[in-house]
Amino acid sequence: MATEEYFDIPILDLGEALQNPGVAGQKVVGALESVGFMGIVNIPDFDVEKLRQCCQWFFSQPWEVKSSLMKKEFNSNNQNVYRGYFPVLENSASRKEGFEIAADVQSDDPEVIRGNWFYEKSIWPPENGDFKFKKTMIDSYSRLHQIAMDILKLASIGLGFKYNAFEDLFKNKPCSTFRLLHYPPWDGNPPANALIEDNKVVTTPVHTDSCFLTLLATFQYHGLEVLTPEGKWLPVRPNTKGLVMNVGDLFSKMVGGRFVATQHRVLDIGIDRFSVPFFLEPRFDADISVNILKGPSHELSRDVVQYGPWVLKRMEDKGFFEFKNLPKF
Ligand SMILES: O=C(O)CCC(=O)C(=O)O
Ligand SMILES: [Fe+2]
Repeated sequence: MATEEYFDIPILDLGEALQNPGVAGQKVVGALESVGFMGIVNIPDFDVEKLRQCCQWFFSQPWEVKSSLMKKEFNSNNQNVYRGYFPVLENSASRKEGFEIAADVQSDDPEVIRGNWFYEKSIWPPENGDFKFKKTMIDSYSRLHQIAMDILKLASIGLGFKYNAFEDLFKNKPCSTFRLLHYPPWDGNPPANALIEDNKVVTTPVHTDSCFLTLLATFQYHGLEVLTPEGKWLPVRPNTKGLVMNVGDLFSKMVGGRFVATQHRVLDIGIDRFSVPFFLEPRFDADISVNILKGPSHELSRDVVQYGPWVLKRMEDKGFFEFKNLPKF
């Protein structure tokens, strides 16, 4: 059997990197500039198995439970429009079901009161004590947020800035989304829009992530492919114990394109596939018009661009099915 060619993304030992941030910072910047993808291993206080257990537990819940958590777009009896469950849609090239949570803000927060669904509360399935789903998810969200902050700290140091150059964007009410994914294999004939070259079939078509950066648990699963700087599609080796990180559109934009939001896609691997992305996002009203590499601008006439409206427009332009028909607020 021919050995498969992989795209060898840089690998960061996070435990070691935090001991030696000067050297590691250079490495992180090198990875973000050249490839936009990086593997992260030896992550302190992090157990990828817990995320796998969350997937296994959640996706084996009965249909009534999933249905009760469905976004309103898919179940008009429900009130949640942004957080919660989305089902597999037949005939979409994007073949996956998912469950999404975020960090709740106070009910009396002005953004909540004005109906800003970016701050909709997470909703939860009932539990019978067999697995602490909600607690594991909330703890994992916090830990993933911290890991993302560590990566940004290393990137700041590598760029020659103070360690906290990016931190402000994510203080107070970040809009990050933590998502469990299950990709069932195509049964029968996949639709034409899921077929690509070399008889391959996608379960997520080519895209870049809109967020700042993504941390992704791939477990042992193959299927993630990246467009290399040479213009070739190559698989990324699954990172069984750690995470895969990639630059999102927003990070790339805020460093004037110096870091690359690399295109990627997910292939059908013929068996059920699970993955867990954490999309790091700023707070809704964070000013994202600044080029961080040039430092804050003091021009009074400078237009502020808020993260929320910007990403909403991108989601509409990209036509992600999970974000169709969201109400205005
Ligand atoms: O499932 C994967 O490996 C990647 C998922 C992905 O690209 C995404 O959710 O944006
Ligand atoms: Fe992605």
